[in-house]
Amino acid sequence: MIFNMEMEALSREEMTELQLGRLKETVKRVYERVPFHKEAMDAAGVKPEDVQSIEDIQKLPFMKKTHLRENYPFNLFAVDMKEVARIHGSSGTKGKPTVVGYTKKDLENWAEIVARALCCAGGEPGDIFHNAYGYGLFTGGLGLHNGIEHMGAVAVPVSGGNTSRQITLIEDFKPRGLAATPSYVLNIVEEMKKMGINPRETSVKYGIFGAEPWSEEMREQLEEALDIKAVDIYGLSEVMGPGVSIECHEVQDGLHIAEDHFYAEIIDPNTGEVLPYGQEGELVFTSLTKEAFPVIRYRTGDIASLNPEPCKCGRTTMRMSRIKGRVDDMLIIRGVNVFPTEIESVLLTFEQLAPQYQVVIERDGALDRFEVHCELSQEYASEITGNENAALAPLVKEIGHMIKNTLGVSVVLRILPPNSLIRSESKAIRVVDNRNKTQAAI
Ligand code: DLL
Repeated sequence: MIFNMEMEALSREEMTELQLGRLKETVKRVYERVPFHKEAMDAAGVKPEDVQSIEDIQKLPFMKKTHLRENYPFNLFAVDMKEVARIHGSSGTKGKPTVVGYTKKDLENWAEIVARALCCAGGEPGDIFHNAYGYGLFTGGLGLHNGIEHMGAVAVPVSGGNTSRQITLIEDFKPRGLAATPSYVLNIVEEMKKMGINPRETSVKYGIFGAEPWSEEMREQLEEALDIKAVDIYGLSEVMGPGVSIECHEVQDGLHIAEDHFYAEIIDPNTGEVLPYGQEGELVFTSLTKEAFPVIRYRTGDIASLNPEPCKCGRTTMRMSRIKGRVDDMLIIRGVNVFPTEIESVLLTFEQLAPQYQVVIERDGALDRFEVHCELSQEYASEITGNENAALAPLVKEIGHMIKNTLGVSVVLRILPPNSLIRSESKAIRVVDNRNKTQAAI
């Protein structure tokens, strides 16, 4: 079902025309109302009237996360506080939270965008929907919630954590839809097995998983484990929250961007140059309808590519690829660039391993040492008899070879006993950087 056929199936020309009109209004508004934008545009020598075609967006200066921090908490708002209806923010795992605001109209638009996303994922009015994204400053819980209600489904606002209770509610309420981070879904599956519940036999038919990078291999494992369709949902608080883009359940090949609300570009993260369709680079968004917190050419730090081809599902909206990772989470291992999701893709092809893993970086003299910590699966561990180290040596060698062959790097691999790594209740911590004893959530 397509929730808003008019907006999700416009021709490219119609979409561009709509976007241009909204872009002009947004640029004018921020220039007049937000000193930060006026100063940035003046410094770049560009005036609102210089934006006459959609390509002219490239004349506008970029916004970055540091600008949000410098203007903390409310200096980038384009409306009076009287008109703001809600505040959200990032979790602040990497510093002060970044604060964003919404007017009533913004919240209505967001609910509509998420309602479209739920239908894109295979949701239908009347569905019971188990929402295990965190409720609070994080946009996941409340963002999805309003969309569930707007679509005509029944929201079960469980939030994250207390996994055994989550499972009891899934057993009792019989939801068709489930939303959570993929790493938390792994945790739920594991807990179900411990409770003697077959995860393939619950009522859940589709999952809306995102808020953190995950691989195609992880999707396959989750779909198999729960016997569901799992789609990738993307978003970030600075741009809106969940729903900026989502895969369709029919094709599962790229995430449909809500293009009438967000204009996407891909740039070279080093030069800022706009890259052609299909080429991988940093994703940049401009909001086209937001009132309280408009963003102009916001550099997300996320790596993806764009595909303008209409989709077989009937939607014509631009699709972005699955996020490979964040620019700042890229590991440079002896000169080779590697994202944790690429390591995940290799690890998950080994059925002897559980799908949990962590990359640990240690300082080894003048060099960095990259260790990959993973876990044996419960089933495989119970089959091992005798000396465990000797039994695991061939497996360690095989995985090491596979990582070297596919990613071009050698890493130190540690296979730990089942249940050794910390389980996630929201966004998983995939990289632990012990060089300066800080942890990064990705
Ligand atoms: O994570 C919003 C969200 C909630 C998205 C629920 C999907 C579902 P933030 O906390 O501001 O917002 O974090 C945004 O998370 O820049 C990406 O780096 C990452 N991210 C979000 N979705 C995906 C995804 C929410 N599907 C940051 N794949 C973004 C990979 C994702 N990374």
